[in-house]
Amino acid sequence: MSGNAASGSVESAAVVPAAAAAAAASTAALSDRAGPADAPSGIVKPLPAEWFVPHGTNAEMRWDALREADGSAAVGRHVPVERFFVRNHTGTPLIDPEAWRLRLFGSGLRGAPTADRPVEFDLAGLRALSETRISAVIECAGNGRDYFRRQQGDRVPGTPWTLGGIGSAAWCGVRLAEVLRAAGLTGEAVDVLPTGLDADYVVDGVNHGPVRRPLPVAKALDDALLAYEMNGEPLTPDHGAPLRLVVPGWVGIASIKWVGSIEVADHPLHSPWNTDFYRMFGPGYPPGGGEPLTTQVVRSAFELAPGAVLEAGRGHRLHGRSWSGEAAVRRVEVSTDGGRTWRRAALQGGSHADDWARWSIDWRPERPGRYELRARATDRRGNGQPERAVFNREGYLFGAVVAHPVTVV
Ligand SMILES: Nc1nc2c(c(=O)[nH]1)N[C@H]1C(S)=C(S)[C@@H](COP(=O)(O)O)O[C@H]1N2
Ligand SMILES: [Mo]
Repeated sequence: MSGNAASGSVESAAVVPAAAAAAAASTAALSDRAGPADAPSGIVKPLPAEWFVPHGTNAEMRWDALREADGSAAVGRHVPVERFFVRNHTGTPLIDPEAWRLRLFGSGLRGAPTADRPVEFDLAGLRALSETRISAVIECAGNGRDYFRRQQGDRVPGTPWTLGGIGSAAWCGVRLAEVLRAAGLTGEAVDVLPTGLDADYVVDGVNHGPVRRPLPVAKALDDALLAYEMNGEPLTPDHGAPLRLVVPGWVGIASIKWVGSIEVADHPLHSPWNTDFYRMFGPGYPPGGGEPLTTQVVRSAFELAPGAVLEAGRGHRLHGRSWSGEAAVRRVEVSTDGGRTWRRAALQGGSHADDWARWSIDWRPERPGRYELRARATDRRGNGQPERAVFNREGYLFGAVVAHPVTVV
């Protein structure tokens, strides 16, 4: 009890919901925009329409924004922070990095520190540990969800992402393993539970508490990173400042932003994010639901607007990216005739596990008309992209080949 009260008072000093800050800064702009069709997103950074598709509290990256009008690359391997997609359950909090502390507690640490007497690190303390850099995508489990509806006629609730619920960045921080060991990890630890400092997630009158999802200790010790930098700069508010988790290969919800505390337990932990959300329910799954989601499926996207217009009778270089949660991408094939014939795309700059592979292929459409482009990838473990994704009630992990319409004139 006293622990909750103590951490509550510290948090209220350190955390300001960004929406409140934005309202104070720009009441006029907000009242102009207020209204059911255009409610404030709770996202701090600007969301220009040429870069993002807004979905409530989330913002999807536009794939066509990865190319300039002349076809040159606008975005390299890593998506610039200002163009990176945002997935927020509520709104971006503004956290004072000076007042902020990471608190670790629980039965899986030596001496079993309690929540009101945790092991604490400030940012300087974390930066004093070994600095580690990785390149990894973060991708929402619901990325591609709208294709359940568009291609398969399935009805699924939730954010209607096309394929822009993903981004790759260079992350810098300290391995979660090192922080856990510094905090006194024991051999008995089973699960760790990072908790975000964003507001409680309330839906349909049910308060699910702050966003938090247990992570098995094996993955925590393998390659999870506590990141304080993204693309060489301190994290920005929307992407988890001052500290976020990056869990390579796994569904984005594992990569908890604005981490305030980590419980380390010698027994399995539960939160709505591994019991009710981010599991598969539906006819193809066990009655109680599938296991909590871990690795991502294979997906591919073109750096083109849906319905892009291309000129007939001349050569075009089509660009795209493919990725997999389990292994590096080995092969990408493209069809420009609705899936009848496939050609091998050229991979550029190599392919790495945890990151996307960039590719291109040349196409010279002779006749005007409507075409459907398709891309499908295979990873080094042999995972590929099926014609159809198995339905699940929440529309997670749509990994089937996506038909991309273009018009040739
Ligand atoms: N605390 C907290 N962490 C969070 C979330 C959130 O709403 N709150 N959203 C998760 C989800 S579902 C995804 S897909 C990623 C998105 O990361 P990004 O917004 O930096 O792109 O953050 C994850 N971490
Ligand atoms: Mo997500």
